Amino acid sequence: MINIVLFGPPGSGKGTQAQNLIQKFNLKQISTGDLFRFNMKNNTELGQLAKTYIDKGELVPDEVTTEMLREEVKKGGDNNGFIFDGYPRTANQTAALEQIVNEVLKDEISVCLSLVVEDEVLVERLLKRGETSGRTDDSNEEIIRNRIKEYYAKTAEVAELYKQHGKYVEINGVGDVNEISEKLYAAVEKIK
Ligand code: B4P
Repeated sequence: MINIVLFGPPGSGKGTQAQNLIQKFNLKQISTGDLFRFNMKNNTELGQLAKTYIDKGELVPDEVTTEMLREEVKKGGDNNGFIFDGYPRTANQTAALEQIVNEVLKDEISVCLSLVVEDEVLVERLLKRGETSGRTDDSNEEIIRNRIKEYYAKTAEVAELYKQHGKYVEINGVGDVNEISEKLYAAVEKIK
């Protein structure tokens, strides 16, 4: 099994690259952002709660996010492994993911692939997406900058944890989407 954590700041291309990686290696993508958006669209209790955080550019609390993720992993799938897209985003979530993968999949995280993109490019990409996506968290620069601030305050330390375990690989996330995918494929081939 290959279990990939796809990591990076908001707008670094996690969702974009996950699409190519799942095809290439027959993996199942679990995107916590997509799960929240599904719940918000269907106006579930979880969606209503998540919206109060997402609309401000804040992280949804760990307990809620981790429970949602655990249920999704339990569903399993006929695939060669998983891509965790947008999870973990805190140190607590990192420990929780290790535990869930151990318990539910009897496996471990293979690698953390980290997309590196400078802040101004992130802002530009997300504002551009906001013109058409209808996503409230992409709708104005203040919210986008708060998401980036949250990333440095709470999420960046996740990289250190994977570094300590020798499972961290950085990839330049600026440039042609397919060329970035090729670099990610090469990193996955190395750990297969
Ligand atoms: P997410 O849905 O995870 O989204 P994201 O950070 O906005 O984006 P991503 O990196 O996937 O970028 P994308 O490929 O779409 O999170 C949304 C919110 O949900 C969070 O802010 C948080 O509130 C909440 N949440 C989610 N997970 C959570 C967790 N674990 N804990 C707590 N809260 C959580 O790319 C962005 C744009 O760039 C796209 O328009 C794309 O087309 C473009 N792009 C991508 N690659 C490009 C390239 N190479 N060149 C040019 N443009 C590119």
